[in-house]
Amino acid sequence: CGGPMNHAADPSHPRYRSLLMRHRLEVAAKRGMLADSAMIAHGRGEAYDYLLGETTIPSADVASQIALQALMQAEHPVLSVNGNVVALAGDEMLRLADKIGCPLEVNIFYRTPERMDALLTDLRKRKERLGLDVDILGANPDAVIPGLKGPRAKCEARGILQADAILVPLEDGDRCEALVAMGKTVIVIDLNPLSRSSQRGSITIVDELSRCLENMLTMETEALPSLDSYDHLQTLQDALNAIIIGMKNKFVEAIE
Ligand code: PTJ
Repeated sequence: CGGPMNHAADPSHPRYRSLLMRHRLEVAAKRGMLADSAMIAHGRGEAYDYLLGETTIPSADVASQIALQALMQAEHPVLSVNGNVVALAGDEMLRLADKIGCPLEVNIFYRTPERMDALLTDLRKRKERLGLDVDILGANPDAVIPGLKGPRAKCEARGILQADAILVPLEDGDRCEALVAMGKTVIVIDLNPLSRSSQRGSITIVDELSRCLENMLTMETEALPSLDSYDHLQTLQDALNAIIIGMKNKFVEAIE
């Protein structure tokens, strides 16, 4: 037993991926990138993912294709990132922004200048290492999201404010609702199909963030389904069913 770091270094370990994600959060926390409650949010996500079987369920795969289509078709698509998102999948978010040809904006709930600096610095380094030409916004907030109070309302006019489609992974419910109220197509990635963001979003992908992004990055953009074919309530119901069926099967396995 060599501790979590050693397990995370060994891809054959059954909990490799989960340990790797925890390790990424630990590193990001030390760099001052995360909110104090980041680990709580992650733990909640892990619990749902465990029940989903730590796999991309078919309805989430379809929702991801539709989400990518919505972002590709939008006039001003934007990818919004917070502390957990940069820590868990900063590279993948930058690569998705590059694939779509849109900016990425750092937009955090628990906003402090120190965290904003740490996140922007981390993303700029990643961008340089990946050799991508992606606009990273958030450093100069010159607009507010109507209906929100305090620093969490801050955003950039040429980013989130003008966006017609926005990807908001691990979003808080209030902000999700405020963005929907602005008439935007709000695409949520959230492992909890019962969360307010999942329910209120325009398109919801019930999948683990890094797994979802890896999936979206492999998709051919020419053969994506039409936006009309998306059924929001059915997508959420399918995710809940997958959790319930998964739990039932786990119990059967356990008593056999
Ligand atoms: O960096 P900040 O200041 O913007 O803060 C970010 C967090 C995530 C701490 C903040 O937005 C927050 O408190 O979020 P909530 O309200 O706890 O919601 C997070 C949601 O994301 C929950 O429904 C979790 O189930 C879900 N979640 C957590 N980890 C993952 C996830 N969904 C997909 N993939 C994950 N890895």
